[in-house]
Amino acid sequence: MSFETIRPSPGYEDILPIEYQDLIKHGQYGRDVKVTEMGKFKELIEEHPMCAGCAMTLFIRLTMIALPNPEHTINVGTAGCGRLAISQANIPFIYGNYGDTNSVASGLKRGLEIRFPNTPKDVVVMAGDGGLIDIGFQGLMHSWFRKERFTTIMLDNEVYGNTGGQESGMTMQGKVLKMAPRGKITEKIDALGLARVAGCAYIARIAPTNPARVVRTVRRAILIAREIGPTYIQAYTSCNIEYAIPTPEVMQDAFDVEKERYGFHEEMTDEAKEYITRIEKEAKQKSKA
Ligand SMILES: Cc1ncc(C[n+]2csc(CCOP(=O)(O)OP(=O)(O)O)c2C)c(N)n1
Ligand code: SF4
Repeated sequence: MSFETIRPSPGYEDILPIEYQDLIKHGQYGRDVKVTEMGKFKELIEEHPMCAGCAMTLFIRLTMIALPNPEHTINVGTAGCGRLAISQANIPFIYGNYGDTNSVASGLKRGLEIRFPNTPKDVVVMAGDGGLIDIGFQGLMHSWFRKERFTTIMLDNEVYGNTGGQESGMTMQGKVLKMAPRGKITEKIDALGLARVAGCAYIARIAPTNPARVVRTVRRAILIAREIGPTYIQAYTSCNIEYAIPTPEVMQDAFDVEKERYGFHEEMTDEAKEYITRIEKEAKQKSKA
């Protein structure tokens, strides 16, 4: 899909629903949007059935705003809370079986490169901590070892939220959950360390406390995956239901957890650094011109 293929033919514009017209005229397709413009353009996701106040939905919304080329992007997700919002976006969504996301994304990305050799197509996996680090572990690790060129974003709410509160590999040690009544025995898995060992080109840990930083981080990850190699973002996206966080306190929790143990961290290979510095410089010059 490209911006041209979604633009209505002359004469049809007036009879299309206003939502569709908005999407073409005031949406994200074909232009860079700034996070400071939120509320002034038609976003890719406008409604979803996730819990009120869920920090994961804020993070997903920001991720959608960050996509450098939404008209050339495909999201891959799976069972878990996040797909309830991701699947509502105005970009293609593929539902991998639970645990299959990174295998599906590998095949998809390779197929797109063969079919569209001259057009960059971005593939983004967005799935829960359970979906990636537990049942999807093998697919996740091997996609990194094979240096598949797509971005993996872990929506790390440190629990199986969608199925009522089982512990995941990313739950903190000792945490008592509805379906982990004895408290988690083992430590939170160091997924960032695994990404490093597997040779990811770009790795970041982030909480949704600073919208501009989320957007910049996601954009960097996608652009680096396009040219260099696999990229990984681990995002703290609390589950206010399973962790019993009152809705008004969800953002305060994100700030507290960020300060305590989830501070922003970003690392990349020298090749990725050289590439992203050049791209960002060019973009800056273009916006000034
Ligand atoms: C093969 C398979 N096993 C189990 C399930 C049931 N299931 C659906 S969602 C889910 C847990 C989701 O947890 P997580 O991936 O952490 O995402 P969250 O809901 O917390 O965002 C499970 C076990 C499934 N759909 N498919
Ligand atoms: S169960 Fe938790 S993670 Fe899922 S939508 Fe509700 S608050 Fe968000």
